[in-house]
Amino acid sequence: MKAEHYVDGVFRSDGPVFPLVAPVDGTEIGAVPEATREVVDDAVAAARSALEGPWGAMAAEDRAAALRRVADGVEARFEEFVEAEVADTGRPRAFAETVDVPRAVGNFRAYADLLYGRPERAYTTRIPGWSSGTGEALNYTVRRPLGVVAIVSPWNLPLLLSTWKIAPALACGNAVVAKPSEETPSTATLLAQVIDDAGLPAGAFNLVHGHGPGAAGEFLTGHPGVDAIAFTGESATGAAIMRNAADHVTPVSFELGGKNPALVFADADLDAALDGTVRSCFTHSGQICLCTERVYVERPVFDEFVTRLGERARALEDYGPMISAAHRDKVLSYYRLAREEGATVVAGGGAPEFGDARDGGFHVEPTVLTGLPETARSVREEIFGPVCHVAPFDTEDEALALANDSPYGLASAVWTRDLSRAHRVAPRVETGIVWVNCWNLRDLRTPFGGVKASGIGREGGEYSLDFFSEPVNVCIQI
Ligand code: NAD
Ligand code: 6OD
Repeated sequence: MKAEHYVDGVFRSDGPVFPLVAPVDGTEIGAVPEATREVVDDAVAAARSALEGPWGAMAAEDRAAALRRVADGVEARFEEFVEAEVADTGRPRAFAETVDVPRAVGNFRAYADLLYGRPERAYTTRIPGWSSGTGEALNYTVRRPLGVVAIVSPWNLPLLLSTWKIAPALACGNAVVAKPSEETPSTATLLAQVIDDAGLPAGAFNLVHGHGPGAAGEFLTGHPGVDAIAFTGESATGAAIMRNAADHVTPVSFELGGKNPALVFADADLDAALDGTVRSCFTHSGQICLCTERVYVERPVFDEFVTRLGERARALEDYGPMISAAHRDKVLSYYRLAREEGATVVAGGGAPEFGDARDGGFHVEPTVLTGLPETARSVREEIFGPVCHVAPFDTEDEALALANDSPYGLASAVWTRDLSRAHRVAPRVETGIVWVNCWNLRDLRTPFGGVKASGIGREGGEYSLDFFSEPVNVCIQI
């Protein structure tokens, strides 16, 4: 798959190139152009022109129709998208078939529905009123797009997470410059082809490839022509982007890192809690921002839970690799650190040997740890691999204190059969998303995002429409 920039309705691949490496076996599978400052400038200028041209003038229902054509176009090339996502990420094919590509289609349809189905809520509210002392006035509010929006996305769910922002940004009438992760450029290139075929006006959607610091990501997020930034990635990167954007006071929406807790109470359906925790710790080899890395289990069921979780982790076979050699090395360094910090390794703890081509790839073993103090770095820092630490607790208050003692606050899971406890505990967990007796059950209209170092703002449904448009009040003296 040949990655290309898409700027002002034209595909181009100028700039130096870097190799694309398959994480599953370490082979080189392509070359990616690195966007220079000039390419980024061109993309931002094209986006600005689109806003001043046919894209800016397009009616909301026509934008909704365009989003539906994009959804249809992705569906029509379903297999190509699946192949590209599997090649770039090394994830099991079934995941791309059931999550990545259908969700990308869903993102475009959901925002077309929201926009076209309920334009009165998305776009205008009228409030008759009066201003004190100066007579009666009519106030009404219109929503207008922010302008040129930079969308910077990570490698872990490349198509899903970029379209999660691109679809609502376009729905609201913004022009987009997207920069996917340098590790996973392929589905973004396919998406640009689909958008081109769908007939969006030139410049409404632009794509630039390349790295982050000192490169395309930094050029884009510090660009004076960018009116807003929607970013998903590491918290430290979010902080760097904020510093870079500060000179222009560019608004940001941030979905950042996590160190997500799960609380398993002794009254839980233990089989369901185990199934859910295996999914939440090891899906996509732990490379989902919502994955659990800290499990707290009420003491009466702690030993049984740890034993069974360890067995389940050891039994996992069809798991994908880390995204890169560098990320594999980072995860393995945390496995070593955990040992040095005094962990008991219940399962995994190293790199597997398959005896086939996968040994050239970047796999690490699903790993279960116990015995660490809460102050250990491997309990506090995001590892972003297939690993969890399991610790016991005795009371509900203690469980909450342990869960909340983290710089992060993205997602959590609570496992209990006690309805009152569920309602008591869930609102007290300091995360943006709390799942009760489930994990990663997603309705696209619900607010999505984190507290503390896990993000700024919420996306999803009308929360995304709120970020990607600006309310403007018009006050008329009567
Ligand atoms: P990352 O922060 O390294 O990179 C994300 C994107 O930012 C990439 O496109 C990268 O090129 C770009 N980038 C890097 N440095 C930049 C800079 N200085 N300026 C501008 N752009 C820059 O993240 P990653 O390794 O790709 O993804 C994994 C991380 O993302 C984890 O921390 C994970 O928790 C987080 N994540 C969070 C969510 C969420 O919804 N909260 C979702 C997915 C991933
Ligand atoms: O499902 C989603 O909408 C979403 N934003 C998932 C994020 C996963 C993080 O890796």
